Amino acid sequence: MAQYSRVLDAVALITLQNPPVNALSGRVRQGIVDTVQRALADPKVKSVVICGQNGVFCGGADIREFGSPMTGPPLVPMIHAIEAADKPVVAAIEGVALGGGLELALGCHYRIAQAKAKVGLPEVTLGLLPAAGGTQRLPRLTGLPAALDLITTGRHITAAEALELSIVDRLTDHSAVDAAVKFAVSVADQSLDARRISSRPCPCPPDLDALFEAAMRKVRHSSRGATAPVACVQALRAAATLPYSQGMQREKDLMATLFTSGQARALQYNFFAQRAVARWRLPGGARWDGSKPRPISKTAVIGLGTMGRGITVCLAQAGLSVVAVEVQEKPLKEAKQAISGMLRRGAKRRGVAPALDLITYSQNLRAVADVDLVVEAVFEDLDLKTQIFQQLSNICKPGALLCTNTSGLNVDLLASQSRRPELVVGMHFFAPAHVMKLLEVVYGSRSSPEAVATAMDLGKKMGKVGVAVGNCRGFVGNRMLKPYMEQGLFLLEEGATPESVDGTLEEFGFAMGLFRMSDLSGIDVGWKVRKGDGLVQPGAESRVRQGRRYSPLGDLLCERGRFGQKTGRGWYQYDKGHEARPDPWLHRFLEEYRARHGLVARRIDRQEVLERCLYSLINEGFRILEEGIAAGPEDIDVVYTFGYGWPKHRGGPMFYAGMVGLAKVLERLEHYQQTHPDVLYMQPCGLLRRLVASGSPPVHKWREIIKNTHSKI
Ligand code: 3H9
Repeated sequence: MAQYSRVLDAVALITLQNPPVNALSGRVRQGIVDTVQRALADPKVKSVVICGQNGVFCGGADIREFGSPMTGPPLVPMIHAIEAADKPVVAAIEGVALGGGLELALGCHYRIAQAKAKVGLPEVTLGLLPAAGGTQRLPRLTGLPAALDLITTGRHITAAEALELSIVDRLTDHSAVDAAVKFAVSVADQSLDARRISSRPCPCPPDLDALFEAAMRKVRHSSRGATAPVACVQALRAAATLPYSQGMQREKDLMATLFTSGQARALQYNFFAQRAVARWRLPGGARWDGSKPRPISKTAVIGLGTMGRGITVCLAQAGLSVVAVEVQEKPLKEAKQAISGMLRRGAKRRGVAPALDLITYSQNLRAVADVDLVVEAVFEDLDLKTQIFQQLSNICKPGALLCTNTSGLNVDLLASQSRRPELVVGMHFFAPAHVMKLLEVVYGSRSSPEAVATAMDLGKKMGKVGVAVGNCRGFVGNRMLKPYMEQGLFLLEEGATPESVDGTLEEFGFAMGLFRMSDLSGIDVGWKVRKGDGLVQPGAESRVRQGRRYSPLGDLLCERGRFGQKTGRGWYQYDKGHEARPDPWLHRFLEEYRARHGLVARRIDRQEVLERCLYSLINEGFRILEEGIAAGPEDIDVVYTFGYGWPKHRGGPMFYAGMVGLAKVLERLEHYQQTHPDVLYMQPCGLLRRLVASGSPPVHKWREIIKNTHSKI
């Protein structure tokens, strides 16, 4: 809808109305067409202002309508009609003008923005390009380099940056609508010829080919196989080299290819999945009752190793005061320095003052007595964590939440050590904690809805994507990583190399292959846990454990002091910096290992690497859904795309399984189960079989089948 009113007699005010972000649905577009026509036909109206209700200009095309037959007038002719109007049309930008919203504003003759507004063309993040003239008008306004940056990254920019780039004409600290109305009166009779962006030439640097070659190289390198950024560059090239109308045609053609692609569907699914997990639900779909977050202002972090430091930075940057505790003097001193450096660098990037004053340091656990919430981030050692929880339970004021940053230990067990198990939850951050967006909020069997809601709310304040997950070894992310890693090791035994496995996974779109990731996070982490569980005997090379196939390769590397990046040697070698280089020592080591065990190396094709690594991980995802550890496939997919480098343009592991076809995934798992009968993770999960038996419904219908499964348990 678009509301029409008259202000100051001669100005028509058109207000977009489609909560919450005034997206350009069919009804809104129809409303705009009708009200603009009315304003232009009314001789008393001298100028027009377009704004959005509730302080939001427009969030762009209505993504909820994608995939359904189009209703209402199309966007491109609507914007052309506005640009062609013979009365000045002014966009009053408050809140956001994104995607089609900014394209609508670019069709207006003037743009006035509220100083706190943000604008951008984020279509690329949805697998699309700005196809309502954005790729043709923006470079005519900002020049090609800025347009290439904004359109290929999709980043949202501040109103101040938009002013610098000439995307908006004026800023106001007050109401953009009031300012726009006033401005509209002042330009009522002025010529509009120079204000129609489409009729301007596109400013081109002399070295156009070099500019586009560099841009193409950059997006191909960073997009990890995503097609939309490449199409964005192609559309911008058309803006630079073709007349406007032909450029528009090229934009339309490129959009048509992207729009129906699997990548766009995957990215749009991921957009909604990210929002769905914020409304956390129990497996089966029911919302937790009474799940209101508590107000938190004073927090504490126990243990200032890598994770503790990152978490301290996150909390301080969110404006919370933090008591940072490290019992030993030297690590405390080092942590202080590191945290101050991280805060200073972060503040410089964001153009704010570093939140150094919000942190107090202490060597004494008693310093946390009056905080509202504690995050324990000591070493991954159950005995140590147990001890800390017992102490915290006595020290902390009643009602304080006790959170653990364990990456996989039993949250129920830790909760049972405190006298307030209902206030214990896991807050599993990912390294580096101040950078990575994912936060697994782990609820135990006795965690109260209020405690979970508080941890989720705190995650949001820290700018994290929180996913509420149940308690089991490794929770969602690390549990699914186990079969994936295990297949990687088996592939090495059978003839692959770390670089051949990683190359295939990185070509699929992973930010990092599994061996590079293992080197980064430390091969010794899992080894120490296995040693703690009594599963590793020094020097033992048994390839069978508890009756199942097992690969001791990781253990053998750790025994040789190869822990990964931190020791300069792991699955790869590292000289200076973080660049992983193939290591001839490792290749020899693998050959000798195979010879000792009578294994004959064979050529393993990419298809097999992908199927074995990904389908075993996906199969574990189905088990997690079946057991109710994750509420739905979206939760798993958000964990993987935000925490494990799964390419967003492939949706996430569960969405990807749907794209491949559940029957195909099942058939391949059955095949590998036959060839590897001693590998537990290749045994297809019952839920996967049930989904296939129910005709492989699309991913958004799985919850229903899972719900029925749970109600029968
Ligand atoms: C486009 O414009 C194509 C064009 O070039 C033309 C082609 C011809 N549509 O994020 P939030 C919903 S493509 C429908 O939690 P925030 C969202 O799902 C579009 N719904 O709030 C959520 O619903 P629910 C380009 C939308 O304040 C609710 O609004 N535009 C849309 O943290 C609140 O969202 C974009 O890519 C939409 N366009 O952030 C912008 N946008 O409550 C995408 C949001 O049921 N949107 N919703 O879960 C955003 O980046 C953020 O939502 C925004 C608000 C910054 C606007």
